[in-house]
Amino acid sequence: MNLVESLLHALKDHGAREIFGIPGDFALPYFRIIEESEILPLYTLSHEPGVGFAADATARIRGGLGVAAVTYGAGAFNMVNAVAAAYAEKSPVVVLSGGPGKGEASSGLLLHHQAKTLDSQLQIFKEITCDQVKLDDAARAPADIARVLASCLRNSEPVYIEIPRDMVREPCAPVVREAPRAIDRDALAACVDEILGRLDVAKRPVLMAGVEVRRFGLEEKVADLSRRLGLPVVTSFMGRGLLTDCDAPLVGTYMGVAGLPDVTQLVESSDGLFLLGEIISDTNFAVSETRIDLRQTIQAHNGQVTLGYHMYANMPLAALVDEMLARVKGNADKAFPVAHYQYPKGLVADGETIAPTDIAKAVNDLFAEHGRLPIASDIGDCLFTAMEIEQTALIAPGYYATMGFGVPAGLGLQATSGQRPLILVGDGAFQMTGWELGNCKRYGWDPIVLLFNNASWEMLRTFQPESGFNDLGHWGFAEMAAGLGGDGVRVSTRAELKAALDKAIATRGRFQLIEVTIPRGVLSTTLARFVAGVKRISTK
Ligand code: TPP
Repeated sequence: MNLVESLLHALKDHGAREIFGIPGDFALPYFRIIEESEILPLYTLSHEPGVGFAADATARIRGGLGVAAVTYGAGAFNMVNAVAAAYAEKSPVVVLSGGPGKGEASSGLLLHHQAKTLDSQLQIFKEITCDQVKLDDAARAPADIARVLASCLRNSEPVYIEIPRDMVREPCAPVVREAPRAIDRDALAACVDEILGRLDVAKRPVLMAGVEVRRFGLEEKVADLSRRLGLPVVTSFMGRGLLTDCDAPLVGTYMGVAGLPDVTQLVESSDGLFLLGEIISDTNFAVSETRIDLRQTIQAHNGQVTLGYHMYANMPLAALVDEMLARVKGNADKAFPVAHYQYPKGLVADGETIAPTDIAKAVNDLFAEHGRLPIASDIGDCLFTAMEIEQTALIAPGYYATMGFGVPAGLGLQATSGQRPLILVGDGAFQMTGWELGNCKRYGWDPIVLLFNNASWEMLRTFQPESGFNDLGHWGFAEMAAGLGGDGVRVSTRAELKAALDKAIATRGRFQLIEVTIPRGVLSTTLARFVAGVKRISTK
């Protein structure tokens, strides 16, 4: 076995199912082995941000590793934002980068694609990955690969592996998986005692589930735990889509001033808020109507548990949930009654112009008739509109908030799960990475894309309406679809929207782009509530 084959087998053994990538001369040797060995399928895209987002999406939707393969310098640097997003939102992406050969480093010449020093790239990726290795020693490589992949899964954060181009065919031993780290059972028991004690005395305990619950494959267990404890469950904005297929007392998504008043009241009046696997960020908490005192919460995330001023280190989320389940037997009397929220439905298919909330209605009608689709959403009003769509699997950059995620993430979703995705994207974000749709034809992907075209960076306009630079031109996206190998249609009325969605769901094998014309300044109900709420609390 050579070094790259050993690496590919290890990736597969750690849960990777495919590789997204774009080669370059520093990467050609290892890409050749990826293709010829057929250990993992390779999907090439057009621009490295798309590669990073698609790989990230595979990890988010399936659990396990996502793999993004690029070339040195121009390729890897082009993917920094996508890897930063994965780091911020705890997605285990393995970055593979080709690199200068060991011999080239001593040539005395600057190498093309070199930014400053030959290791500038490694240094930059150190900031946005939790472990790194340059595979410049074939004897050490198996242990190094095992360590890095274990770090990736344990932390649910990206890692960086650089492959010097003259190393790829070096003979190499297979990678042996690292044994899981030992857990201090006494500390775990004390920690669970304290959590259960706090929940027991709370009059209004609430469990808020965050993305780590999904990253560590704990959705069913957390649903079971919440049932046994009789705890109502909410997700954060970032955690939207979690637990949708589990039998959990799921009340809704906490969005503070932007959310449903019942959910906001439940969370903000809780005297036992249990934040499980949550990202404690401004998008999740700075929008509170009533300030949440985080010191009063129980927090379990990033491998540690904090209760007030107590902190338990080395508490992996999975071990914590297992230990809680082992202790809590369940009490049917405690079952929390969940009032099911009625999402907007029943689009009136008339000649009126389309508002974002009409899109939510149309999608809810579609789901009612044909079943739910998983959603990949970009940032923008499309993501606020997604909060008005029936709970379904959702991947979106709800915290890091990078534009450009939606389309490539949808492709990653379909590649890894085989499910047809619904992609929600604004015109500004589509201008960044929408062209990746041109790759659908080669791979047989057929997402349905709802492009919210308000000819505007509308999210920005809402906060600074006086600026003219947020106006965008009207690009003919619908017409471009045919050239990219899909079907495109522009809709401007609610009747046209319904007809287009009906046709899209019935047409398989080609991507379906529905360019929805939305008048500038028309917001979804949720974004309008968010803007009004933020203005209200900022003038308090
Ligand atoms: N660049 C990136 C990569 N990400 C960002 N979040 C921004 C810039 C800043 N930004 C946030 S929202 C936004 C911009 C430029 C406008 C989004 O426009 P669009 O995708 O059309 O959605 P809309 O706001 O109109 O709903």
